[in-house]
Amino acid sequence: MRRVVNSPWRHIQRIIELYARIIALTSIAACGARDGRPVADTTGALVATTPLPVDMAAIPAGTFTMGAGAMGAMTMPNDDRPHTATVAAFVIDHHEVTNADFAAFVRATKHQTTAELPIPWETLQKELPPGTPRFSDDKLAPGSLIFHAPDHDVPLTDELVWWRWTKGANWQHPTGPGSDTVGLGQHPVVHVSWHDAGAYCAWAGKRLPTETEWEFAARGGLEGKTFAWGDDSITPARANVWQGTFPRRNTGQDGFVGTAPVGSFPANGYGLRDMAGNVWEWTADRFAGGMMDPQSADAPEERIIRGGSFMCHASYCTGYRVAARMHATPATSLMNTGFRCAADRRRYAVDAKPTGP
Ligand SMILES: [Ca+2]
Repeated sequence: MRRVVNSPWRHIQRIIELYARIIALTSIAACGARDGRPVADTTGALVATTPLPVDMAAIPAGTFTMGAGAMGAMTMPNDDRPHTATVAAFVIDHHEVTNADFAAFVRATKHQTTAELPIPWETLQKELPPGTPRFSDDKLAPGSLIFHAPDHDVPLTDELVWWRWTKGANWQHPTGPGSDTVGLGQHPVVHVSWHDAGAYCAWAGKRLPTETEWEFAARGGLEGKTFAWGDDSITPARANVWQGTFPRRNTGQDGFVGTAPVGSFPANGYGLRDMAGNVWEWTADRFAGGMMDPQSADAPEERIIRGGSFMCHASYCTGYRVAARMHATPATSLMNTGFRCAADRRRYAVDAKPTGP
């Protein structure tokens, strides 16, 4: 995946973005934080009372070299040059948010994801030439982007060859109508937009990690390494990525041709799973690079995603490097993109007995 925003669906994606923003903000406002609000102790100081959940890791504050050095063939166009970055102490989920996690959120909030919402014509028509006849409801039907392996070798320059807009695809129907998440409760939720991810984290009393936090966490305490485990080459035992010939054939040598249950691969130095591969993960930060000038009125707002996915193969995408960056409009939803949440460390009584399942 490179620039989904270049697809013929770009206009529609942008409209969804506008609409979904309203939905997401409404959802966040209605739900708010559930717990863990600091309370004043007898001296008036604010004290966090919520123990750190067992499925989150406490990450120390730190200063580190963020970004990628020269890595030859592994370099990707969006790589940031090495620079010094600093993070305050924070906490972050051990693993990507799962279908079971997301189902609990939907049950509690009735949240509808961007991919489940029809495209509002009143908004879409503002993007079209005056007098454009109203699209049929069929063309405005909800959907998402599904990967389809071509049956012949294709050039790696046009992702539309393997991404297909599919009506009825969403987190509950990850490979399109007729599919479901039965047996996939511990797989990462996919087909969630940046707005959906933010709404979930807010409901959980958390937030999306910043890009800097994400990379610092992915490095797992190592300095200047290419991968979450160090500089040794990626192998099928290390992460859920693509083996075989991309995009035609995934041999599944690592055990999975699609998503894997979270935590199927070894943790990094901070106890975090799947910081390389499985699904790309939304971060809070806006992307300020790429082919379009972000100051341009036509430049779509985009958000940074990190970590690569089960679709990453070195012939096309080394997104599983700790410094690799990708981006998409906030309303984009894809079969290989999910998220995890973070929070300020001060929200939790980190030294208290952990809670949770
Ligand atoms: Ca991941």
